[in-house]
Amino acid sequence: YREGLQSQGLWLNTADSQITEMVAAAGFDWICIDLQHGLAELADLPRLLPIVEKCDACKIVRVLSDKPEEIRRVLDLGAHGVIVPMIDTLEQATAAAAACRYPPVGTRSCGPTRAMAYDPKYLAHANDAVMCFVMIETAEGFENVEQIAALPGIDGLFVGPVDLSFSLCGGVSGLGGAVFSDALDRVLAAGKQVDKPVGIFGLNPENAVQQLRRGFTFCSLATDTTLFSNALQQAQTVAAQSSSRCRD
Ligand code: 3PY
Ligand code: MG
Repeated sequence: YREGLQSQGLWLNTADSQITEMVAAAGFDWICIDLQHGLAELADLPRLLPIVEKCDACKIVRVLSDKPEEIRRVLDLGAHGVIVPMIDTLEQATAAAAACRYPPVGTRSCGPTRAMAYDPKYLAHANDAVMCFVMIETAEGFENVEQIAALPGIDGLFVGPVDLSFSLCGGVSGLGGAVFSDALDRVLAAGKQVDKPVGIFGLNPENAVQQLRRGFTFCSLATDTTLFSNALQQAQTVAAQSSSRCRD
C-alpha cells in the first residue's frame, strides 16, 4: 500500500489452521485474523501467523479493542499491522498509533517475542514498518475523520460498513442509500487529502470489486465463514435440483 497499490485481502473469522493454510496458499495480498468478532484469541496467533507468513501474505490482525496493551501484544506476536475497531476520537486514534511505536515516537514497550523470531533486525525498523489502521465505523469517528486521517502514526483508515450503517443510517438497510454512499465519499476524500490508504470490509466479492473501483485502496474480498456457508448453500441447491429431477 505504501506504493499506492490496491490490494485484496481475505478475512478470517475461524481460528482453524487448515482453513488459514488454504487461504494463505490462495495468494491474497493480506490476510486479516479477526480478534474482535472472529473466533481467534491472542493465544491462537503464534499458531496462525506463521502459516500466513509462510505464504508471503501481509499479516494483519483486527484487535479486540483499542486498548494499547492488546495492540502491543498482537505486534509482539508478529503481526505486520493492526486494524483498530470503533475509533471515535482523536485521543483514541493517537493512543492506538502510539501503542504501535517504540519511544520516543510512541509508548510501545519492548518485548517483540515472536516478531524477532520472524526478523532478527525487527527493532531497527519496527517503528516504520508496523502499520496502524483505525476503523471509521461510528458517527463520532466519521465526524472526526479528516482530523483522524491527518494524525501522524495513523497509516490509513478502514471502514466498517456494517457498524457505520447502523450508526449513520439506523441499520444495514442504509447500506445502499445516498447517506451511506456520501459517507464513503467523505472517508475516501479524507484519506486522499493526506495521501493515506483507505480500506473497507467487503460485504461479498462483488461489493469488494465495486469498492476497489470506487477508489478504496484495500478491501477484503470475503470471509472464510461466508465462503463456506455459500458453498454449503450451493451444494444444497445442486442436490435439491438433482433430487427433484430424480423424482420426475
Ligand atoms: C463492520 O462492517 O462494522 C465491520 O467491522 C466489518 O467486520
Ligand atoms: Mg464493525
